[in-house]
Amino acid sequence: MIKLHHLRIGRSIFTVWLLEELGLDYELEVYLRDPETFRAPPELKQVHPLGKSPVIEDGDLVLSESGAINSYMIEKYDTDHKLASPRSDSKAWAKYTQWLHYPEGSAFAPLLIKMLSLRAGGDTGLLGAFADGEVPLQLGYISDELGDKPFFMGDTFSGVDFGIAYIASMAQRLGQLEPYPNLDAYLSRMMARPAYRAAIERAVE
Ligand SMILES: N[C@@H](CCC(=O)N[C@@H](CS)C(=O)NCC(=O)O)C(=O)O
Repeated sequence: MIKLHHLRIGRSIFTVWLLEELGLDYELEVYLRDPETFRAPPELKQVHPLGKSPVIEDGDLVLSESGAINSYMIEKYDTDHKLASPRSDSKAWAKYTQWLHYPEGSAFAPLLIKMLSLRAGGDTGLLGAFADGEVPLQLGYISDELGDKPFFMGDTFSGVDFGIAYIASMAQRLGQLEPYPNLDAYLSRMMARPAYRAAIERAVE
């Protein structure tokens, strides 16, 4: 059975959601953040050298990186194609791969810098200025790409929706989503999915 090392509060709830969408049996090991530093507890370093979450164990495989976990689980376990996965030699697959990598590769860092600068009291220095330019650039890009489509890749729910919904949820938490009503509505639709609700219930996020 797959074991997910889940740190509250953070992106691994989106991996719980993936497990629920796939209808898999899984074990959840829950970790709590240090209330002062908001960092993961040291026990996570016994699972993976970086001590971050999500990490899954599947037999003797220990896998980190939310995007890689997403690809692996869909490839291995979505045998009845609950999620849309384009054929690997298609242009649609190339775009799918781009969007699978995009949340961690481009969108997350500006939001993290925004979060840290807000925590530092609204830093107006170099970091604050960087975030103030980059966050709207990234969110505007996603919002334009989403347009009025129901799901990020079109008419069907796919593996890309987990990462994009994570970015939208982080933007919402930081009060950055208001200029993008389509992204806001998309996030509400994703969070209303029964599998997302089940993930929240199971993980007590
Ligand atoms: N790029 C990694 C990032 C993993 C990561 O930074 N996870 C955060 C939780 S959202 C974490 O474990 N932070 C705790 C810490 O750094 O102490 C991924 O996509 O899985």
